[in-house]
Amino acid sequence: MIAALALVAGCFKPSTDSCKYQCATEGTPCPSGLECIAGRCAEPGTTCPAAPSDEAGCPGGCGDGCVTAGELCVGLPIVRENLTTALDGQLVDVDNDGAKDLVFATDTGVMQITQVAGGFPGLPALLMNIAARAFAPTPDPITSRPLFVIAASTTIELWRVELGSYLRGSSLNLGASDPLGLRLGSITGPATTDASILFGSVLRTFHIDVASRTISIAANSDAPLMGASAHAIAEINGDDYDDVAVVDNSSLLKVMPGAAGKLDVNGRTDIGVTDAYGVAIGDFNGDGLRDLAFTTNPQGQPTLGYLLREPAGIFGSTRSTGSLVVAAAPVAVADLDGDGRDDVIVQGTTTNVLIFRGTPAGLESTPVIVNLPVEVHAQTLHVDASYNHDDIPDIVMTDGVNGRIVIVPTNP
Ligand SMILES: [Ca+2]
Ligand SMILES: [Ca+2]
Ligand SMILES: [Ca+2]
Ligand SMILES: [Ca+2]
Repeated sequence: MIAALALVAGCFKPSTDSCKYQCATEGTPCPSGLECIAGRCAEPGTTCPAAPSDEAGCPGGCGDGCVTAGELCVGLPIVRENLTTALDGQLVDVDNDGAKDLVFATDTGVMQITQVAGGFPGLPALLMNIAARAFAPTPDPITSRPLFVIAASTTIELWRVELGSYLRGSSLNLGASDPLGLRLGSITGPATTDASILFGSVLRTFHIDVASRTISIAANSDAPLMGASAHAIAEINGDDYDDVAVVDNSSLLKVMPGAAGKLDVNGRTDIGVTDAYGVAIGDFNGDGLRDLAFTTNPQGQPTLGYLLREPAGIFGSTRSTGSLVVAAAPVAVADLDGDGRDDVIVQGTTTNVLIFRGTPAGLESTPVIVNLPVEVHAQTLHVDASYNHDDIPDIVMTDGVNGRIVIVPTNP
């Protein structure tokens, strides 16, 4: 298992089976029902103290169950194999017990591996009887469980809990086939829930009425994009309507603004990045203005680039981190070191993941490298949710070709 040890900046102490968090009592099992959190045995989900004390021999308290500003710690990657046709693996608490479970889409249904004792040891079980390509959970105001927005091959569907099981709520024809990705945001209004689905030929926006659990197509919101590869949603231009960044047919990076009732596809801005593939949105330098990260492929040497948004409302010049990344790699954004600046996560090779931390000047050029114990060709990479009770999202990579999902725990 030595090869599985993660290489990180700063301090890292491997977890033990008996105590997931490095703490004063590491190596000593907590009593039944309790977990080691921030150096003490506590109820699962216990909130970390605001200012955790440093652990002896581990400057900054790294691994104490809490991230303090500037700490970046990762634990041993969890690998699940033999997950045939797995796509879009994500961490979602489907059974409402407070512990995030592993959910992934397949050709035969949406599958669930329940979290047990901080891991995912069980066999996959059928959660929803639908062949799905991509999905996103959103809170259901009626039950306390997630409402699933699902992109199947030709339909978009809402699945909700009834009598303890997930059942189809509503369904709408996509009007296109073979979705590449689905994202949720508030594109058509500040308090709305919208689903943006990317196909190879079009980006289509749907309005999700969560209260009535119905779906409709947002009028005048189709963006024709032959050969599109990726998109991301977040508020960019300061008007409280989420905006969409998308890579189009010519590998050009574009931003389309959200507007009342629609995605303003005619108001799109060409960002001037060519040869792009993946894209993500975040505030890397912590100035309150959201920036763009993208993978690009000049001369067949894919690298990670980014653009900082300037106060004048435009993006500054293209910057490259200079670090090589896997061709066609998905990109994700999350603040993994708790300093308030978003960090960018992307694969560097098929056996590692790179974390580029945000700094006041932009993304650092030398990433933290997390080695993986197996080869991964991630079709999707999510850094959206935490399964280990610390509010720092964990990294979930899904490799449908090898039938493999790898989870890299952050803040172990
Ligand atoms: Ca659960
Ligand atoms: Ca906006
Ligand atoms: Ca910024
Ligand atoms: Ca950060």
